[in-house]
Amino acid sequence: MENAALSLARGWIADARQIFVLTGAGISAESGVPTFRDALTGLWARFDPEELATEEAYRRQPALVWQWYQHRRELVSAAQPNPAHYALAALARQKSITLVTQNIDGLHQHAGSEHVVELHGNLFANKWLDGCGRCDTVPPIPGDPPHCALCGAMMRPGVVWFGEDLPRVARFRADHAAETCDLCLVVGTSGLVYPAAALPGVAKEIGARVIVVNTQPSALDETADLVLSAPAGECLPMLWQQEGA
Ligand code: BJW
Repeated sequence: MENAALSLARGWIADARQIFVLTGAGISAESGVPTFRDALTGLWARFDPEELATEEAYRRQPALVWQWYQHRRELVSAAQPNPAHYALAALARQKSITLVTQNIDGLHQHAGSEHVVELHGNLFANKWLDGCGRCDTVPPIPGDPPHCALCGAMMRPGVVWFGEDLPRVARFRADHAAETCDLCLVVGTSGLVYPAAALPGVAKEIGARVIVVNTQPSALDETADLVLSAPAGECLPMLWQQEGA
């Protein structure tokens, strides 16, 4: 990472009045959480994550998909936020920001960020697939996955799978943030999944500057005014004042 690029980014961030931050799985990589497209290690290595993260896959192989999410719940439960998560929590105490994440791991909140917009749900939430409306009134029957004791519906993770709509309020807040910012900071996302991947382009169209932080080239590099090729946990703490530093 060049000093000139770092200085430029620092100046833009200092001057910005409304910052829209979009994060992806890369920001949690230094916490030991595998990125989405690297999520299948060890026993899971032979599966394609894009094929497991669908309702179709869940209906076809509920035990397999449920166990994949249980495995990831255990992994994330043992993870701690890293300096990039803490840096964003510190930024919110200095500037007006909206933090929008595609991540489902809750690590921004653990680092102290408030009002985080979770576009793709949360790994630790559950909901019902074809529930009867009264599923939550009785204890579920344990299993892989648990079932409703009244109607037999399957419990499913409260995340957004491919082909599903994003949570309405989260989508609205993310759109609003992109449409009203003067700086967009994109951290650790491949920029392959829509509608999240379209948001930096919206910000760019209304005249905002776009900074991308990523260890690898991403689909959003073309939209960016500045690309910082570095690990988020090293780069973000250098971009603004950290409390106690
Ligand atoms: C580091 C680093 C370090 C590593 N520091 N960086 C328009 C065009 C084409 C298709 C569509 C479209 N609109 C909608 C679609 C369909 C679909 C889609 O986008 N498909 C694409 C694959 C083409 N989208 C949807 O279905 C969405 N629903 C929707 O739009 O509904 C209406 C509709 C439906 C169908 C058609 C049209 C309209 C829903 C998307 C839901 C995504 N859900 C997932 C799974 C969540 C649950 C789970 O995790 O199991 O969300 S998919 C997965 O991708 C996950 C992530 O949040 C998301 C983004 O991934 P992310 O965060 O970018 O991770 P990676 O792994 O891809 O990248 C990590 C990056 O970090 C890399 O770049 C590394 O280099 C970097 N990195 N270490 C900094 N230390």
